[in-house]
Amino acid sequence: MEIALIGNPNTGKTSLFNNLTGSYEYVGNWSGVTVEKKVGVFKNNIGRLIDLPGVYSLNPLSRDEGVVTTFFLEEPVDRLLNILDASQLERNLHLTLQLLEYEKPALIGLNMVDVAANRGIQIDTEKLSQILGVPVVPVVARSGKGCDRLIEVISTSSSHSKVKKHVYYGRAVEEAITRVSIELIGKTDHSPRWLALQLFEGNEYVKRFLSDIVEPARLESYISHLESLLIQENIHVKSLTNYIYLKRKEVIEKILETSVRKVNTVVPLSE
Ligand code: GDP
Ligand code: K
Ligand code: MG
Repeated sequence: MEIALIGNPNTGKTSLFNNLTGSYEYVGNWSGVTVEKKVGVFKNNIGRLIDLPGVYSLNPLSRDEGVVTTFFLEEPVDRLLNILDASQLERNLHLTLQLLEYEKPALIGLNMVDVAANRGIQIDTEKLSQILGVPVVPVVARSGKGCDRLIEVISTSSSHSKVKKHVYYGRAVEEAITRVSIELIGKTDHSPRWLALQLFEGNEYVKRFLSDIVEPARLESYISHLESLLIQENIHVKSLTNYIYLKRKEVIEKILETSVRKVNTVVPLSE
């Protein structure tokens, strides 16, 4: 079993990697960039863990970040382990929603729960897991707390998201996704919804991938069709990238409303 470890920068990926793996199978660089690639063997031998560079989105801003998208497009992976910083959930969940759109089995390691607790952030992990449709395991990667439980969940659950669509992007975008999906029938094993959304967001890596299986002029026509649909609906957007970002943000705000509570930690309230 191959599991990819993915998360925003500084969420504790390296700490978690070291806690979950016993030995390295490979340490080197990702091809084309000077970013370290590490592959480790899980302590209980359930499979291999691949450490991906930290990113905020699957739509890369640099060649280093492009490593992640290339990996998603080219390497078969059985499962995604998405590490989140529990004290920065709002920012972290943008990547999570994109990962769920990729439609591979995923689970979440909710890291830095100690930091969150100190800041009075109470996360209902059951609720979060229910909304996202994947297992959520709280951990403290620095100390190793929760890591045994995480390995147990990785080895036992199937972790295919039970929720089909996490974000509804509005009629125009949904219609455009359908058009691209129909075009892609029988041409790729990747999630058509994920490919379409990344295309609309301006992901150059995905665009290049799609250009090999769909005539580039047709790809452009799907994008311009979507832009004209939005104008017809009187939706004026800065860019498709921004529009899609804002739709995800709305959903994230709702997720946080139902699964996170902020309590005062500075002065304990007395009855
Ligand atoms: P990466 O950049 O995602 O690989 O994150 P690192 O593993 O390098 O961690 C970034 C920093 O956060 C380091 O100083 C870690 O010691 C610290 N850290 C990682 N996990 C935790 C945690 O669960 N709690 C706390 N308090 N600190 C953590
Ligand atoms: K770091
Ligand atoms: Mg690291």
